[in-house]
Amino acid sequence: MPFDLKSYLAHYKKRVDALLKEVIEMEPEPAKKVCEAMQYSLMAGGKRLRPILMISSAKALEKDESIVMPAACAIECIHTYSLIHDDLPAMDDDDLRRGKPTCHKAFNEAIAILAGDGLLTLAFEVLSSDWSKSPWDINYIDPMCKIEAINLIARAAGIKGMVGGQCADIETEGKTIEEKTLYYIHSHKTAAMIQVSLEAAALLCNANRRDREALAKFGFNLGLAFQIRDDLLDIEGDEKQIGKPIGSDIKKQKATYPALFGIEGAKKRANELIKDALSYIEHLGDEATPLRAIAQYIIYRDK
Ligand code: GRG
Repeated sequence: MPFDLKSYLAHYKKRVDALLKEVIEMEPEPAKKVCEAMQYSLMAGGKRLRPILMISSAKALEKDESIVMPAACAIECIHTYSLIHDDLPAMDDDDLRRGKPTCHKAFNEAIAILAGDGLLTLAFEVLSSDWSKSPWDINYIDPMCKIEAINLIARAAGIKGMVGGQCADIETEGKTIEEKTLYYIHSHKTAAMIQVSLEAAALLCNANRRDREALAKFGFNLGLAFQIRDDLLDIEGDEKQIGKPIGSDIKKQKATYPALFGIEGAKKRANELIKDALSYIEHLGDEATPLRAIAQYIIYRDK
């Protein structure tokens, strides 16, 4: 029977959503507001792609998916923090995200900044907590692998990853840039967090060096292709599907693959990246079917 990616994504999105719902403990008044804002953005929708990539990596390595669940929740918290801060007036100044008012519109700017800070730090609280205690009940993680995974996630989220890429993105707005600068922006801003979702999952599953490197390379290519598709959706996507207005890159004179290479050139590049990505995990068995299907979906997704 052909693999049903749509049902697979829907099933795991539901599982991740259920865990995320429990991850924020409400503080009493007057600090309750920031928890509400964190909850609002975390539960405002979202494909849960990064957590699902972690789960699919565990499957590809023939490991129990529960091993990566706390880290999958943490990665989604980091991702949501980055979206909240990216939407702020000082950054992209967007009113809509995931089809709903952005955090600073639904609350206010100060609360949105704090909600982002709260989600980023909560991620590391979850990552560094004792997973053998409820609700996780995971007893079989090598502590050194866990520390290395946390270290990799911190690097991918910080100046050597997403924060560095976001800074380069802001600094080059309105300027003509070369391909290598665009590559720096995309690989740091977007690909780093997607790559680390796979590599950290490999570490938590105690993968051998070959599998870990293969998943890391696969993840990096997926991340770049994901960003190229994101750039294309900003030109030819459907606003209702995406949940925010299109055309913002052109309006803000952002450097993108379609701007540099044209729509067809960008599509060709994304296809090449996915072809190479699939070659890195060729040696993995049928258990890697979900990862392969997600890779194909990345370049055809409509939201
Ligand atoms: C503020 C440090 C900091 C970084 C912001 C995430 C980001 C970096 C900017 C958001 C703008 C953008 C278009 C980023 C690249 C692609 C991307 C991350 C899109 C959103 O991810 P999806 O499509 O979103 O997985 P959902 O809503 O499905 O979770």
